[in-house]
Amino acid sequence: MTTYDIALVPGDGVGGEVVAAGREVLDAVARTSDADIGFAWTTYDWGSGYFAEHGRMMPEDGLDLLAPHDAIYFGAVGSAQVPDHVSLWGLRLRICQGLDQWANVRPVRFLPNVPTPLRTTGADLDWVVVRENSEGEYAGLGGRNLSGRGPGNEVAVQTSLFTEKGCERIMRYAFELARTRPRRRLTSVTKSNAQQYGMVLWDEVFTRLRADYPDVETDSCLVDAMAARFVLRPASLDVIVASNLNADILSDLGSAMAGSLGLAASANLDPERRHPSMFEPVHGSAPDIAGLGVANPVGAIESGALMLEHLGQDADAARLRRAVDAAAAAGVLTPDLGGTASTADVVRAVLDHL
Ligand code: GGG
Repeated sequence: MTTYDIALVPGDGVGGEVVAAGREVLDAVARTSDADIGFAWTTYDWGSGYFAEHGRMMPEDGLDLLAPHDAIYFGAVGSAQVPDHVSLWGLRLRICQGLDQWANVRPVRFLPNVPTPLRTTGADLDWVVVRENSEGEYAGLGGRNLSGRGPGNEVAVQTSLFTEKGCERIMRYAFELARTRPRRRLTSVTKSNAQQYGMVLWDEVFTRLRADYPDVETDSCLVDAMAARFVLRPASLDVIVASNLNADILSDLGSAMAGSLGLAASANLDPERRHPSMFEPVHGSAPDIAGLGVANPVGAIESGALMLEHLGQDADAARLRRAVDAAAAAGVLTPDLGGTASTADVVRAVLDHL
């Protein structure tokens, strides 16, 4: 038997509920797999609760603790007790940047029977947003009160960092992904008319790389136009590659177009596999519904499918997605999708269809 050693980091708010749901489903996938696999889970209770006791979101040696695992299964970060920028940088970004998970892959999958804001059913749509996950607007460069002029006159600077190497590796990842898909289309998104240094470099790298992928149809789009295009011309999109901030915003929009942010899965990958990659729902901690048992677990469950693929278990990932589709088709939908099902109802329905 192959046993995968998974680090489980539930984090804050609904994070614990959705990763518990995902873990139950993944254990059932393993039990019913033809591949003789299993999961060994080690839980790390890091997040805002840990912060209250220790003054930090995770231990100083937290990255060393994660490093030996085969993968990390993550919930969410964010709470009223810790400023959002402290919790995000102290946990999620510390792991992504510390473990070189430079490609954040966010598929947008349309499920059967799920109401969407699109004019069409969305049945034939399927996008992947590829988010640069190590630099750009999330480089963490800048400072506050630079003028020294005191209250009411404070000045803050936030600098984006674009390196040619960083642009090239995320674009090559996106090109390679696009060429595995039936439509072989890649759209690069920037705001390079206004961001005249880093994003112009991004555009130039994209133009240079296109010559290496003549089998991939490409175009470039400004991020504001892209927001409209998601809504008005969804069928024109396939794989989308964008900087850290732009891709974060667009993938939220994309999953809302598919029905709910609660559906969206993601993989934070170190494509060179020197460190464990991390799988998490795109949504945050949703404190307004935490503890009510109604959080949509589909984003976390589908992140489990991405983790299975990363571990080489493609058949089980496909079987898991079919079970998620069947549960949705049977009308087992949480309130964010207009249904009345609980988190546990969705888990039961997925297990029934495995
Ligand atoms: N599961 C993802 C999560 O917890 N996200 C919280 C968040 O605020 N993310 C913003 C970001 O990563 O840019």
